[in-house]
Amino acid sequence: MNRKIAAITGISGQDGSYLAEFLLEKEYQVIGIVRRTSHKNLSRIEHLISKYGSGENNLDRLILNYGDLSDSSSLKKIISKFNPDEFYNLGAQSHVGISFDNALSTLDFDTLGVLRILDSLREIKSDCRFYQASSSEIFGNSPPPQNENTTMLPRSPYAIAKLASYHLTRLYREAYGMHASNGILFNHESPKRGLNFVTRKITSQLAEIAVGERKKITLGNLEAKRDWGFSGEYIQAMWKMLQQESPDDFVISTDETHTVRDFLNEAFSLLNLDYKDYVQIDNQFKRPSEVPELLGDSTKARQILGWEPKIKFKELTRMMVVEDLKEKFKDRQLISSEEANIKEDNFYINKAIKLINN
Ligand code: NAP
Ligand code: F7E
Repeated sequence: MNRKIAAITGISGQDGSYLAEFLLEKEYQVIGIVRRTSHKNLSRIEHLISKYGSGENNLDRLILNYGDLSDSSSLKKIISKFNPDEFYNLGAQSHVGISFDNALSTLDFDTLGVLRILDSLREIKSDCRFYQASSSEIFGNSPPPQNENTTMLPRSPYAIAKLASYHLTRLYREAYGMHASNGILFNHESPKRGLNFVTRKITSQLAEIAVGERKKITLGNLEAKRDWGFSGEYIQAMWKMLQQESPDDFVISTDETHTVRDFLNEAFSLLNLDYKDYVQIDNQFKRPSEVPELLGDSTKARQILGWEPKIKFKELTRMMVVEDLKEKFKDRQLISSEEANIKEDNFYINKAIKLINN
């Protein structure tokens, strides 16, 4: 069987783990590029390693290789060795707030890293299709709704790095005829979201409140508006972009926007709590410059890719609250793993409400 081969940077991250699962289910061979860390950082793909291997055996469909966006030689070696048909560049320093403190490495990974991959592909395998994880952050201060034609006014080192790599991707497409596309994705979340992004910070700390481990959540700006979707659906749009005959750039979003305050209210209300009793503000979580309102217009993706999100704000919030409660109850041995596999969402919500009222 002639399997397609896909390489993924950022496979250990939120989107990379969902994308790898999706491609493996589609019978791809997946080459995961992971950086060396002193602690294991593969918790999001452990289930895939158990099922598909990690490259130790010849028949493994998932092969993990050390590589780093700052190291051209590592990227070149992987491209030469595996000759991928598709290359998904999801690796990045992806935290906007932290990019103000780590501006140089953010630009190194998020801009030069993209250039390193594009240039290696051009030299070695220019017919490989390339996906660049661009971001709605590039719109910055532009008023909503934002689509592919909106002026780009970035407001952070992260956004500037992503805007430069957006243009590099377009340049390699136009100058060298490469099949290189930008997915301009608006915020997307899941139970696998990093703990220091605002949605997961809220749902993970709400679970700690439910079991009595925490009294307060400390946040920054509650008035920022974001268009939040579900990562598990957004990765399907990435794949669809690379299946198009011609490369192009697409906005991917739910086309709805909500404030951080709305998210808090939605999450706390599920447990019959008033978020105002639990939230305190600390300027350390505010940014030197903020993106006030992101609201996508994904008409082009809906029309050309036939992609449409099903999971919207309320369902996403509930999914994240329930999964964090489930994990917390398992950690605290309030339920067994066997029990956790069979219980419905309402069980966790009702159990949390009971714990809070005791
Ligand atoms: P994430 O969970 O933070 O994952 C980032 C991944 O990049 C991790 O696997 C990380 O590896 C890897 N990485 C970081 N620096 C690297 C380096 N120098 N070399 C190799 N790998 C490196 O991010 P995500 O939410 O999945 O987002 C995926 C991509 O989409 C990112 O490029 C992000 O900027 C972009 N994006 C995300 C959103 C969103 O709302 N989630 C929206 C628009 C665009 P470690 O595990 O070793 O840290
Ligand atoms: O912040 C505000 C914060 O860090 C959302 C990344 O995936 O999406 C993400 O970037 C909002 C901001 O995501 C806290 O100021 C308040 O207005 O969850 P976030 P982000 O900055 O929108 C884009 C599209 C990406 O491309 C990025 O990779 O919430 N906020 N209080 C807070 N944010 C955080 N992190 N922590 C707080 O305590």
